Amino acid sequence: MTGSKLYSLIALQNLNSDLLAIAAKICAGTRISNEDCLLLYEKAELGFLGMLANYVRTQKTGDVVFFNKNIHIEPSNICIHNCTFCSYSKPQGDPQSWEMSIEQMKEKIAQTSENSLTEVHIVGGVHPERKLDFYCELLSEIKALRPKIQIKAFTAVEIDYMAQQAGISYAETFEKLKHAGLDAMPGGGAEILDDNLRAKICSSKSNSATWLAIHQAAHESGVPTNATMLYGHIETFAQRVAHLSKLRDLQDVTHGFNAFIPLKYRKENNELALNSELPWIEDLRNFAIARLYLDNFDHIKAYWVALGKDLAQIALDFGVNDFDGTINDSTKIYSMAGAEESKPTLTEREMINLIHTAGRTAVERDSVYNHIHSYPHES
Ligand code: V47
Ligand code: SF4
Repeated sequence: MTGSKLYSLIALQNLNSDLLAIAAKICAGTRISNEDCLLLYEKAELGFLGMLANYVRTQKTGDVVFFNKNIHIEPSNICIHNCTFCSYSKPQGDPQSWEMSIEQMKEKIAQTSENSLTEVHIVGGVHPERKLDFYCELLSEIKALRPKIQIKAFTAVEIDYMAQQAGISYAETFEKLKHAGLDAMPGGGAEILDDNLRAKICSSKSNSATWLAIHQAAHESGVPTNATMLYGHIETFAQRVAHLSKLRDLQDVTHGFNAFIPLKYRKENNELALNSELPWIEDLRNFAIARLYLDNFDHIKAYWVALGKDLAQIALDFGVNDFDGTINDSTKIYSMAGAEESKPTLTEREMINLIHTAGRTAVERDSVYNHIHSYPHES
């Protein structure tokens, strides 16, 4: 459908004139403002957002839904920080804490067959005694074991600690990590990029400017990254808009972000201990608004491990074009926080079927969105 046809359809509805003006901008391919974005959060209904987000997603990436064959490695859940929403970090010596050696991490990769793995995603707590040299050794040992594997590793918060301990700049840190085998960086640690809010939920960790500076340094060193947003806790709509605005501004400068990943707050076993989680409608509205506002991001990812498969599949109709990976029961961050998937695993066939059932073409990608294999949907 063309933008003008979509706009004529939307204009038939009895809509608030401000919302109609935003729809006109989107259908004409014009960037929406922060005020527009706030109004969408405050006033726009799901059906309206879905129509627009589907249109924008189709214009940008057609009917393709990307996935990859990946596992996570969580080297340790011991962490110097104490984020109130985190269900996963434990103090040293706690029976639920763990520390994997480099040998144990290599063993985990060796147990996964070569043709069911193209990416290792490595993220953990900020362990007080593990420094840049340890992580460089880990990366180079993984590359020695499986030279073709791509490594997407470390949140900005982990990088911040490595750089501080080594007494070197972020750029120098990335040079060393890249040399050891780092291919891309995940988007964690962003939470909400608002320092007043961070003081309440993650007071000791890297502030907003540092998170952004580290991603900028990664992009300038040729390391593409993702960006996340932890939503559905105590943040306001205005803080979500400010968060998205910081990401869009940086992307205008560097073009180094691959995907945006909204992460729904899950409430079990953490100090924040909110009574409820957001209803599905709010999750879907949030995906759609991200697609409409972040006009310079190609990929919006539904991380099915955090959302559950059903909701992630529905999100494909609200601007999403990426389903993350097969995982093979390798991450505990979300199961410890009460997510539906207690042992998250999808075979490649299940992943493709899930995407086909939603009427879309499944494309296996690598960590930087090169196409590996396309599985068209037969309608
Ligand atoms: O930074 C922690 C979040 C993130 C909870 O880049 C929680 O491809 C919800 O960033 N409820 C780490 N969220 C995970 C992450 C990620 C995951 C998948 C793919 C990618 C990617 C990145 O998990 C943390 C934090 O924002 N988190 N606790 C919780 N209770
Ligand atoms: Fe540590 Fe990350 Fe948990 Fe914060 S969210 S306590 S930085 S593991």
